[in-house]
Amino acid sequence: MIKRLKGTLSVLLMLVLLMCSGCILSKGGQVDTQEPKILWTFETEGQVRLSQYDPRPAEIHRFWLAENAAVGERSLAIEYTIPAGSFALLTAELDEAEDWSDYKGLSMWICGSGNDITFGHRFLSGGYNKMAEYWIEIDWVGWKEIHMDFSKANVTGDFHWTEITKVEFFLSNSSGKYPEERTTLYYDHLVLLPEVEPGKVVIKQ
Ligand SMILES: [Ca+2]
Repeated sequence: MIKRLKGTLSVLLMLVLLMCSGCILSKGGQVDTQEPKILWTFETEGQVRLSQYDPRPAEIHRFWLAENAAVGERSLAIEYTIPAGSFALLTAELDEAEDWSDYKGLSMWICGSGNDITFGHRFLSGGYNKMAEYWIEIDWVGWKEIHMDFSKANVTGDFHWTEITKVEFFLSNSSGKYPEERTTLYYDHLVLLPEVEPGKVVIKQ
């Protein structure tokens, strides 16, 4: 009888141990398998609300969803003229503040034509006194996937990745080193990343 009881108890103990290890594994699994989150695909109108700010002499002639895509059928096209010393930007206002603190960066596709512009992303937590900026130089030709590493962004004020209210796409020719002719930039498939790939990270030094 006692032997049988001991046997039953050891089976129960094994079951408890197995269940616990299962819990630990699945908990660890959640962290390991955190998925990238697609923000904007630029496939359909109305997915992202953009407004332009282009103080003269800079000018954003138009922006639209063009049939020139890195992923899917369409991308965001921005046709601009940015003379030396000027800048322009497009602002995407989020419907409600988003928490991006579980992510390490962003992936995006940019189609360059060789020597386009200094291109920045700005992320705001409310006002312009609380923001992170991340700058790159588009010096490649054709579509290229790049990763942005949040830990390398320049942070101003009381900015937090837990509260993203706006994203801005910033075109700058402040250095005066870029051509002034009318140019079209194509931009596609913005994705939040749980991990960035160092080989794909681009940042203006
Ligand atoms: Ca697309």
